[in-house]
Amino acid sequence: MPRMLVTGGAGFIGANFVEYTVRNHPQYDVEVLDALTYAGNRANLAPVVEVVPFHHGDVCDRELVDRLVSRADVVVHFAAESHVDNSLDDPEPFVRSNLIGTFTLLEAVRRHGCRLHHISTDEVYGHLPLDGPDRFTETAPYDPSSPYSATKAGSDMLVRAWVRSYGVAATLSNCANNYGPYQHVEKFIPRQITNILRGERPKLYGSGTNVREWTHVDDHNAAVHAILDRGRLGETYLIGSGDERSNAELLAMILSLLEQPADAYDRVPDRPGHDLRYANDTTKIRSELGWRPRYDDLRAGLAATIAWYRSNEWWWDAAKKAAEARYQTLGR
Ligand code: NAD
Ligand code: TDX
Repeated sequence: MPRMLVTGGAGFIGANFVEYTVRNHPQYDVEVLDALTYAGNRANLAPVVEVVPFHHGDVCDRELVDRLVSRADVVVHFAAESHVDNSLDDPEPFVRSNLIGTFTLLEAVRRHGCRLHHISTDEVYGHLPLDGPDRFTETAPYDPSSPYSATKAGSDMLVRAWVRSYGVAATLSNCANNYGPYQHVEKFIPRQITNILRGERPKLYGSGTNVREWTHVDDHNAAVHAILDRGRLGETYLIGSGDERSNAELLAMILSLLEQPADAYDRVPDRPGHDLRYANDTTKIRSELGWRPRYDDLRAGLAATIAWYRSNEWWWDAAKKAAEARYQTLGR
């Protein structure tokens, strides 16, 4: 059985990936490495706790990473600091985990000749004008706006350089915004849902006209498996649903699904450097690897996500208090 190490497997996308892999790709023997930062939670792995060994540790820990990579055939690297607002407030952990962490992993992968898939974001390409047909492609120039996206861009560059200089067997993917169960309550969709469930008003940054391309986490993870199975080494693949929505439009959908008046939200000061629009051209992964998003009804996907947060208040209650305390200090 190929042995797969998943870094960041106790976070939102990583935990969904581990469960998806156990369910749909049982040929893999999966292990998780995760530092359990404020964003990681072992409860996210409860469905697979019997079959997935968990290693509590830091992706910057050279000896630990070397030991785990030495016995892996493939590494899927999700571990990162992931929230733009936090990066604006305190960039240091982003530089450490996203850059030093990826470097540490790459060196272990180089020593042990292991296959790597690096998970990244469309935010590395900067942003697009609000109106217009443009989309990011795999050859778009890097132009990150925030400390978060700058460190993700740097991590992508490290992976690309290790491919070219050392022949490391790696692929990369840059996905659009994800949603689904287990997403941390600091992020847009869970923040608004849990605000409403707690009787508080959602918070919309600035004009609300900024556009994101909302992609279900299982579609992202299916795409990662398509790349692991059939992707060309050294290549980058963009992933995204094609379903673009302004934040105001998405919030209107959440309010209506939760039977709230359309104006029952607060406008709060905008995020500094707020990227206007992200949109990915996914022609390459569709035509080369035959991947297609299966979640093509955002309203239905949101309804299922709302049902998950409604049923799992025990999971988000403590994190919610901490996240809102942080937002209060940021004035958002
Ligand atoms: P998340 O914040 O929910 O989870 C990140 C996980 O990484 C947590 O479990 C955390 O404990 C772990 N981690 C952080 N620093 C670590 C370290 N130094 N060592 C070991 N573990 C560490 O993030 P997410 O939304 O699941 O994102 C996962 C990956 O996907 C990230 O690389 C992110 O850049 C990328 N991505 C996210 C989105 C999105 O919409 N959420 C979209 C595209 C790409
Ligand atoms: O309360 C809010 N109100 C609001 O209007 C929050 C938390 C966000 N927003 C806006 C900012 C963005 O335009 O909603 C949009 C989405 O915000 P986030 O959920 O913070 O996501 P974003 O900044 O787009 O980044 C996400 O997608 C790309 C992930 O957090 C990244 O990890 C990923 O790389």
